[in-house]
Amino acid sequence: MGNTRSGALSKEILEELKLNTKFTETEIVQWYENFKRQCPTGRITKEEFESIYSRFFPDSDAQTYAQHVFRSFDTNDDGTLDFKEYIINGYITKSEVREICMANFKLIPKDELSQLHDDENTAEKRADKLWKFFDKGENGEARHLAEGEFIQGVLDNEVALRLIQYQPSK
Ligand SMILES: [Ca+2]
Repeated sequence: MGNTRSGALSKEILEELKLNTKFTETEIVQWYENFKRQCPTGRITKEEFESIYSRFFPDSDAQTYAQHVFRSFDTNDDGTLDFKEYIINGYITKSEVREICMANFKLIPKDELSQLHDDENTAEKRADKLWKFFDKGENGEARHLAEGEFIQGVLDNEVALRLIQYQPSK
């Protein structure tokens, strides 16, 4: 309590997250470290969330979505998402990943489409490729991804980021 400089995840929260998510302790701890790197305060404000989100859904209304997310996930209603709120609440499915890829795919000009790699030349293929970065399913069963893990994972992985972010080549 009150130890604002503590960088480690408390044992209590760790146990709770292990119970409430499918993540292993190692995954949670590693994710928490990434989270702290991105959000040194340990909290994401609505503005930060909006700016992250608008990179993923360039077509969408990030502000409206952020409002929706905060209404649903900010369980203690303090206007920020802490690690627990962030990791527990938002799950993303493969079909949502596909939607992200489709929204982004539309931005690629026609004359660039022909230059895309074989495994990246449709929104569907891009979604498959992207999903594979995260799918650790042992029995080939696709798992749900926490939305925060997805966002973090993509931001940490240039190849993944390229699949959902159109960068004009000139
Ligand atoms: Ca909160």
